[in-house]
Amino acid sequence: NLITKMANTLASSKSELCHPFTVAVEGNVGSGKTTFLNHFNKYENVAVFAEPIELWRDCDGYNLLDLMYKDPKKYSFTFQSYVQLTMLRQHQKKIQQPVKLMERSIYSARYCFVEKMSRDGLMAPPAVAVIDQWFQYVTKSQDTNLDLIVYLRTSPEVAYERILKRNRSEERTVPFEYIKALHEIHEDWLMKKTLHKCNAPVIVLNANLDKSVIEEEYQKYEPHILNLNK
Ligand code: DGT
Repeated sequence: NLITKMANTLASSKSELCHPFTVAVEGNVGSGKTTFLNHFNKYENVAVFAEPIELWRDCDGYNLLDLMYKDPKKYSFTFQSYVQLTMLRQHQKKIQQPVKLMERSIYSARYCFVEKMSRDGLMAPPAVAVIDQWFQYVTKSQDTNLDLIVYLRTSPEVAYERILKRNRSEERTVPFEYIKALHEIHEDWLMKKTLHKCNAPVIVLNANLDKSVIEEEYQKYEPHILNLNK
């Protein structure tokens, strides 16, 4: 019995090493993912991965994020191909800590952003099919599994206000309708669960709260996010 117990303990710590408890923080543009990540940066047992937006701004000298917003019909496919690659790399990064916290995932890239571009006719059906074939192949053959999704739920109005306030140069042309539609897509994916499969459990935080009080909201869910309830 003791031997079985020891073997089980060894097996579970081995699987923790191979696959840490992996959490993706998701939510609309401007929902406060960066603030959320900063809060968890202070914990030694958590490896935090911010979104690779700097890579999107400089792919061999090309600012793909900017090109995508300026000429979406021409550059959506290019941009999403690179987002998918850089997200895969985030999923694959090996860490020593038991918890991995990622800003977004390969799933929101496919289920929210490609979805939106496809609906708007910014990505032609053959381009969506190619992205999707890569997505299916990669998510089946690589460990991109999530153990938990933290949904930072905002109203589209609050998210939009924050985008205007931060004034990121590439985002200057983003209309409110885009943020509203992205909100609905996140809702369908993570709340109603009517859009695509969502295998990981989802916890929902009220991300409309102001920065000054949101720490309390984070703390409420911390044991779950840090996997301390095992
Ligand atoms: P935060 O801290 O919640 O305000 O997070 P943001 O807004 O810095 O991060 P995110 O991921 O919501 O947006 C990054 C920018 O990239 C934003 O302008 C939307 C754009 N974008 C377009 N397609 C994609 C995609 O497939 N994935 C991600 N993450 N961003 C995309």
